[in-house]
Amino acid sequence: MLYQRSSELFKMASNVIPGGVNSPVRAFKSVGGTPIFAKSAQGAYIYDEDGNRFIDFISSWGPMLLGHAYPPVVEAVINKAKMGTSFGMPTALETAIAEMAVDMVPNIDKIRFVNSGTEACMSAIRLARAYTGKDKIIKFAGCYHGHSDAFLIEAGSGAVTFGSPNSPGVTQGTAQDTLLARYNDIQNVEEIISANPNSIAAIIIEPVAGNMGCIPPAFGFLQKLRQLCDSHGILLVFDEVMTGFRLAEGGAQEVLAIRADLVCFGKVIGGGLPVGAFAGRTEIMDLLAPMGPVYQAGTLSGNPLAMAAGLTMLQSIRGDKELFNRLQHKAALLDKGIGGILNDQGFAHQINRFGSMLSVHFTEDAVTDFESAAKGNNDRFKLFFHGLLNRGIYLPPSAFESWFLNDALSIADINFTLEQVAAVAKTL
Ligand code: KE4
Repeated sequence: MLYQRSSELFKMASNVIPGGVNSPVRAFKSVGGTPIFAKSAQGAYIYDEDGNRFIDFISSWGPMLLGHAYPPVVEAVINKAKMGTSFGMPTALETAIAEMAVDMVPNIDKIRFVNSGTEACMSAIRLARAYTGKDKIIKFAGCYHGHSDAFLIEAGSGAVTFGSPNSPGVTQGTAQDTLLARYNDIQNVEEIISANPNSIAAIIIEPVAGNMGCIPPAFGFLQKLRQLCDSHGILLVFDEVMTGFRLAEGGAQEVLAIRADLVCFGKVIGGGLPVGAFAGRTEIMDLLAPMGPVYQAGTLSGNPLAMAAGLTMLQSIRGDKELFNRLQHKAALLDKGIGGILNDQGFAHQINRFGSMLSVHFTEDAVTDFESAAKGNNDRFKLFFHGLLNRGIYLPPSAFESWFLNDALSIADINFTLEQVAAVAKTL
């Protein structure tokens, strides 16, 4: 594979955009090398500026559930654009997608649309604090809820993991209200709640984690989390920016049969355009301005083009159980195929999978939380990533990301991918 044009474009971009990218993970820092510049995409394939074609296992980090340039979505956006691109006024379209989402997702009465998953999670936490009258939140190490200050926190020195900023610019004042727990460790959550009586507004979690690779919840973990929240007047916030409308039309709440108090969405709900959302029962959601005192706003919230893309996306997946079965089947083929190849080569590895999300970890031990995910052999992952990239297979450029399958992937694409994995495995 030649990447000449991407290299030129990266140099040009780096002169005017910090790090040459508008989102850090795209810069290949974790795997090295020069980021690939996309020119176009269609179905399961991405075409770069050098004319290379890749089978895409990122799906734009989740949104492209039905494949790139899905014709009904493209048509909906084109037709809507001809009628005006933004009004700053309510539209019937926003009501239509809100009604659709409320119908598809369990346990939500109302939904507020924003422009990103970050905005959705940030706003949900503000709402939870207002509803409970409490300040602190618990998040889990390795879970990512966007880049608002309250979430850019790492384990602090405190006996019960008081937060400390993991980014300059985040104040200690902010960090002190974010407590960090270990994913899948309910005892740790109990300790933190006991150490912070009557002060925790919410526990926010990725019900199936996708930001430390894919890490499913341990059996019973979420049920116990629900019980703890009920016992201590804490709101359970599911960050379904990745899992929403991907694991099933009702997302993780449907698949795992767990009731969250607030649910955050992004990615698929926008069909590839900038959309986030947060939702819950009326008594909580009606605290939001202009109904209630909790302020939240956005110039482009409910943007007609984004709503047209999102509504078409939801209409396309609604009631289609076969879609989710197909996605699950393809993920299982990859899981078993890659596992067999790496076993044959004698490489210690773990493959985590849930629905159409999966990740490959080069490590002996089960990957159940951030600490175990961090034990992966990143040098081997880099070779795996670049070996496949050079053979036309585009994986997430980090061992701490989940793969996202789309419905445009054919069985032939899966088989071709496994052939390339077999060839690369001999070089690791
Ligand atoms: P955005 O602000 O990027 O739309 O959503 C933030 C977010 C919130 N919650 C979860 C569970 C997420 O995975 C994300 C964003 N995911 C990353 C991928 N790990 C987006 C890719 C990127 O940052 O460029």
